[in-house]
Amino acid sequence: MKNSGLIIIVIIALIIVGGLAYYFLSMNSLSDINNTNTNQPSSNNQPSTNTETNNQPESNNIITETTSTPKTYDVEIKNFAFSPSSLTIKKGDSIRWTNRDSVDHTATSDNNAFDSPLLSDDESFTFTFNNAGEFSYYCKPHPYMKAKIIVE
Ligand SMILES: [Cu+2]
Repeated sequence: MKNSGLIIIVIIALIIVGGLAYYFLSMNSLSDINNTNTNQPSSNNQPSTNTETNNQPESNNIITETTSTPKTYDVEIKNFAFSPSSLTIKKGDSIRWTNRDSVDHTATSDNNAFDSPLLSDDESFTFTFNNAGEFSYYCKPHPYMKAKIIVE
């Protein structure tokens, strides 16, 4: 009888503790929901205003940088090769090919985007790339001379 009474008391205590635990857990989850509910609008507003104010000057800066500073890159034609043989540039940048050989060369685009005249020693040809893409080119007298310009 004493043991069964103890067991009943323990069971009741467990039920009470369990009930309290469930009560507090549900309270915590409710307060979590309340927190997320109250945080979401404020956290949504803050980043949105931040990104708006942050992005606008950044994107403006990028646009002004890319439009205001077009660069001219040099490619030398030397020892029957274009150097560098692969060059990545930005839209609006230019390439200036200069022949350093005593033999005449050209810089001729595979897809007719550009085609230099025959360049003799120390002659140059400049082309401005206004379209993005990959431009493979070669030398007309020496078609094995191949290189490419990548425009981003
Ligand atoms: Cu050539």
